[in-house]
Amino acid sequence: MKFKFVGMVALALSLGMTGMHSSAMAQSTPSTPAFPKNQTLQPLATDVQPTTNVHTSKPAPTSSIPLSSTLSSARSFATVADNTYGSNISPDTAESISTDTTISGYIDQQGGERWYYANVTRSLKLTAFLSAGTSNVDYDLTLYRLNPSTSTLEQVSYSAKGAGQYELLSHLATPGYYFISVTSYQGSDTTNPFTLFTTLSDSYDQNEPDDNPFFAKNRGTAPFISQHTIDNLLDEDWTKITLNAQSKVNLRLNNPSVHGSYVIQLWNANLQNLGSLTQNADGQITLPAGSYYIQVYAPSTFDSSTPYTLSVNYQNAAISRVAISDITTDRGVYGFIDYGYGKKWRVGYNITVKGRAYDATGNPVANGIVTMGVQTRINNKTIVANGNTDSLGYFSIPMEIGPAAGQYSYSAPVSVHHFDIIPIVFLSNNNQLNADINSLYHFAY
Ligand SMILES: [Ca+2]
Ligand SMILES: [Ca+2]
Ligand SMILES: [Ca+2]
Repeated sequence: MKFKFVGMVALALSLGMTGMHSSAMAQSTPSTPAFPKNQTLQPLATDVQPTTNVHTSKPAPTSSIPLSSTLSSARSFATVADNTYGSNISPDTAESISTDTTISGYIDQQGGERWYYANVTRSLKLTAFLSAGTSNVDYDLTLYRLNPSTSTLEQVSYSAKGAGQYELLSHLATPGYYFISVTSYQGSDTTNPFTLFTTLSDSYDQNEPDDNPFFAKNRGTAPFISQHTIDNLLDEDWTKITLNAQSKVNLRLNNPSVHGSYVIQLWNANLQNLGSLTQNADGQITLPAGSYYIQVYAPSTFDSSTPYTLSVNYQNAAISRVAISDITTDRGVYGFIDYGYGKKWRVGYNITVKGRAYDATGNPVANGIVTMGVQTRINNKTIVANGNTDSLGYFSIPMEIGPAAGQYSYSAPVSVHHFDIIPIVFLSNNNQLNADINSLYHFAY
């Protein structure tokens, strides 16, 4: 059951059904120890408190580091051998690493450092991932590019989350030498090694680099629709949004790929998790004023050639009522007619319900989500679909409801029409809405 069926409890109740549940969105896949991505999906939080005491993030790493000796060639820093606890404790003793190779290392004291470097020969996206060995140490990751003309390392990216979290950064690299430091901000561990992994991507989306909250694309307060790709299994796309006042936030990640599967994780400004949303599902969450981060990643499979679309918009009022203006249908039965049980829309198998959503004071509600449920007589089948209201509050929701049983009949001038009277309900945010229709004539034959 996908998140879009969040209204199923209320819907089932309003249709007089029992035995259904709505909380089955959590799923898990085997975790990969080296790349401990968040595999647990929690539904979006229902009650989010304002974020107080926003974590004063660590100071950004030093922007440039002069090397102790002038480098005339790569050879002058390519001679350091690996050992168990590492002698690579400064840029001048950095250890050479290859991409797509897992490196293990230890830091034996708080504040300690380990240094690595790699030669990038083409313009590519460079990704670096750091997993600390245990959750009670806080190691951070910084990427520098060597400026050979000044023999200085220029900081180009970093990732400095809190204890127990992996670090991930990316950079659009040009040919040259790149240095990576693993630094202990807090604690050390000589028993459980940290793991460092780097990889290169030939193609990537135009929002890169955006692999962590420090380099998130800042979308400010405006709604947006953006296209991205997940270009490697480690790729994460982070977006920062800001609300000036409490708002309902609508989230959706459309992924047409059959090869990749993605999720959203939502974070507050202190990087506390506010829940997750699977791909191709509508999510809505009410958030207090503040800044938030949207993280998209691939728990297990990705497709670098098929973009996904992230859309975020804001609803400033709750939907209270819908007015239905038209229901189009197949099978040539279109019409708002009276079969003897009052005027109702007559429908066939495939319908599109058009209407407008209003708040309690009668104003149209933009960017809202309307959930529509219909129950047909054959097998008491319940069908649920969602639609978004546009900037003027209008929505259009297609639904395939299938055949009717024909429990009722009506003698028309030249033939007898068989039909069912079936319920239709509208919900928003789990609340049933006032509506100007509550049933349909479902045409059978
Ligand atoms: Ca850290
Ligand atoms: Ca990406
Ligand atoms: Ca990214």
